[in-house]
Amino acid sequence: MKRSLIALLSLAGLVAALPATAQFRKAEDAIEYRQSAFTLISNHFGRVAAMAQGKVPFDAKLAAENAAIVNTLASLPFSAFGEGTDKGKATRAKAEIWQEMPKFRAAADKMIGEVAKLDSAAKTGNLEQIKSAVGAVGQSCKACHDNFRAERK
Ligand code: ASC
Repeated sequence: MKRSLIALLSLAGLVAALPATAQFRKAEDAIEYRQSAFTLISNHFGRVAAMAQGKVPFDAKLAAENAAIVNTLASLPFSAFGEGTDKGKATRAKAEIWQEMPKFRAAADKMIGEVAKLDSAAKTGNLEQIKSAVGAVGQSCKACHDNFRAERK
C-alpha cells in the first residue's frame, strides 16, 4: 500500500516534469484538445456576452457561474500548440503561431488576463462592470484571431 503510493507519487512527479506537449500522443490529439477547449470557452463566454449585449435577460448568478468556467478554461488551449502540432488534423491555426511564438504567447496571456478580470467583475454582479469586461475579453479574442487564425475554407 505504502510502496504503491510512493510509486504513484514518483510517477506523478515524472509526468509533471514533462513538457506540456508530451501530454499528447500525437499532433491530432493536441489539435482536437485545443479545438475542444476553444469550443467550451466560446460557449460559456457567449452566455455572459449575450447578457452583456442585452440579447438575453441579465442573471447575475448565471453570469458569475459562466465567467468562472471561462476563467478555469482560458489557459487550457495554449498547452496544446507545441512544436509539430501545426498539422495532423484540419486546423485554422496559422503558421505564424509557431513562427512568432512570443507574440502568440503574449496574445494568449492578454486573453487570460482579461478573462480573469471578467471573472472578478461577474462576481460583483454589477452589469456595467461586466459589460466593460466582456468588451475587453472580446477584443482579446479578436486580436488573436486576426493574427493567428485562418479564414474558414
Ligand atoms: C465570442 C467568440 C469568439 C469571440 C470573438 C470576439 O463569443 O466565440 O470567437 O467572441 O467573436 O471578437
